[in-house]
Amino acid sequence: MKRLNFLHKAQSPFPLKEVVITSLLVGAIALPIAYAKDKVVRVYNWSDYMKPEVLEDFTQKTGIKVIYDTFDSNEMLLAKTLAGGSQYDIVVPSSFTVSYLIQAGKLEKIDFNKLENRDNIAPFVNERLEALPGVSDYSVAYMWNSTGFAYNVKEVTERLPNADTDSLSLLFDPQNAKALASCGIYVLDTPTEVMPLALMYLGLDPNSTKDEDLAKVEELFKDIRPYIKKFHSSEYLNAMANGDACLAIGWSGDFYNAKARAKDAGKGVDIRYVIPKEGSIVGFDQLTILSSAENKAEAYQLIDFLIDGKNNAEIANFLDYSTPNQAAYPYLTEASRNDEGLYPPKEVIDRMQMFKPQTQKEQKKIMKRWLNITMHK
Ligand code: N2P
Repeated sequence: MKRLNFLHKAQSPFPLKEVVITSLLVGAIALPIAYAKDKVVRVYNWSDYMKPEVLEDFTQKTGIKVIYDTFDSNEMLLAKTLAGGSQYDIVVPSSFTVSYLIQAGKLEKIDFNKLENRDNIAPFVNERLEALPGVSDYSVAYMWNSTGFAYNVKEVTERLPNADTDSLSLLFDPQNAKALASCGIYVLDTPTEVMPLALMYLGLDPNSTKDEDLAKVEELFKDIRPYIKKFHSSEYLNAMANGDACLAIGWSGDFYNAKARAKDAGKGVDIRYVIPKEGSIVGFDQLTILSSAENKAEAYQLIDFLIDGKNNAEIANFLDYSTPNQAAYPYLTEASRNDEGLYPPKEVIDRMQMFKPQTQKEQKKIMKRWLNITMHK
């Protein structure tokens, strides 16, 4: 399936909200129908985060059907998972959300003996995850990203020929935002990614939860709020690809995916992703198994399949996402492996900040600020 085919879909490569990747081959030893119970695994993953053919291949090889559903923010994943009764086996939270799920007792501790490909994760990932106690015991890295912004080179240069295009001032300077409003500004609809960027732009601690700092962020948004077309955490991908947005705050890999879709569409949309000079957030999306999972054996099989070097590279190449899987590196396209937006030098990654888990009180406080920012146009 080509990326281009996805262009007209709302947000996910899957035409229906829930898709069953059916088994084509059930395996060499077929059980009589009466005794055969379909093996399944239920997955809840980010939108635009899978190559469907890789799941089909899994089903062909194992006879396990994959029931697949998507979300586009950690908040959405948390709401669904904490409520209980979600019936998913595998969910894919970002690392700080893994901490929340561990605290809530929702995750199965990973038995790494069940994963043949357990050594495939690059050492720098585990080093960074050490900052979050327990996360490496309860999850396995799938993909990673930086949070920054991307712009449509032609539209932005036309409107702001002298702007500093490496700076978050492209968004946060009201003069710039005003000039770009006519070609479309999108911002992720999640405080955990956007607040840290705003705090860094103001020269403050990206993890600050101090009232006075949060008030400054709210103030910062007040002047640019009228120029923001949409707060949304997945639509920006296609909006950038088809020219409906010219500036967006989002995840690195999504912009590379957008770039590739734009290229497939052949309308001359040129997108540049920027790791802002004021600072960036590094995020790891982690495969986890819910303690309530009914299909744990199948979940282990799928996780092992997804972190196999070749399979993982196939997904990373398809999406143009950064993989944390060192066994996948040899299979990556040269263009993506050599792109410093996707694979920045280690010293750049080292400087990136990680979002730290917050207390519930802090989460509420930040969400309140976020609603003030996003609701008041
Ligand atoms: C996939 C978005 C996943 C990024 N479209 C979240 N870290």
